[in-house]
Amino acid sequence: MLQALLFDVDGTLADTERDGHRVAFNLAFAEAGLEWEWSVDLYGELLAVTGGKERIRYYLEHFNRDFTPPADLDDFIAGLHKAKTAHYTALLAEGRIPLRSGVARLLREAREAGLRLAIATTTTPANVEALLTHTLGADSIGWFEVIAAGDVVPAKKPAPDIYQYALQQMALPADACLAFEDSINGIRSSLGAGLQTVITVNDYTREDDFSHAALVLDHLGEAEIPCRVLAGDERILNGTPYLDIETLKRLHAG
Ligand code: XBP
Ligand code: MG
Repeated sequence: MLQALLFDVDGTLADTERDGHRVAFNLAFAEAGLEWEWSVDLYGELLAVTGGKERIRYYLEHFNRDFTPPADLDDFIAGLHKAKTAHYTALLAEGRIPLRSGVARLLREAREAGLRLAIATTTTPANVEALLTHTLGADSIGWFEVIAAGDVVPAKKPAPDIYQYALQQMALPADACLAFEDSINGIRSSLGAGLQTVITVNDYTREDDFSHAALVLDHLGEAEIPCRVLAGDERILNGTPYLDIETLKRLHAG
């Protein structure tokens, strides 16, 4: 029986990457006097690596080898990332990043149906709390039994660690749950933890390989904003133009 829903954050709860994280990285670089500018296209390539600190290192190793790194590169990157997180949470506080279509509705329906909720994300915990607070109110942090985020596990997505950690904290088997993701790194992680996965694509991930997803949608939808099934059997929606709990139960039952 379906007992819990596990949600990715970036790209799934909200479209945070292009106009949120990317902008925050560029603000931190400028603040540090660095002439690094991550364009929308370059950032799309850098998203191959999850984790902001890991992404900065990947950038230096693959896209900016002319930069002479300081003696303690880890500290340098950690300092940049701390500044970036401050800029990102400030952007969220300004209400610049809304939740994606259908997310607030599905969370509300899940709680009304008595389903347990968790988050499994690569991003920094402070970013999750800021997104939830500034979109759903501070109480919404308590809707999630577990907020598994960032460095709480040794290996970030696509490793399964963050989902395995969330399942372990909830003392639930993977087959009692469903995961929601947006990217190839994300679904590799959720499938690696044995979780059936629903995908909502975004501009950066539309072309990713979701061949093992339980269902691929353009978004979760609302009554007045119908979703579109991009892969999987659209009959599962039973004519409802958005993803609801009844559909999730049918999907989970297989
Ligand atoms: C997305 C990520 C994160 C964010 C940036 O995480 O890979 O690294 O891009 O956030 P998910 P940080 O899709 O798992 O939510 O800079 O805090 O890592
Ligand atoms: Mg994501």
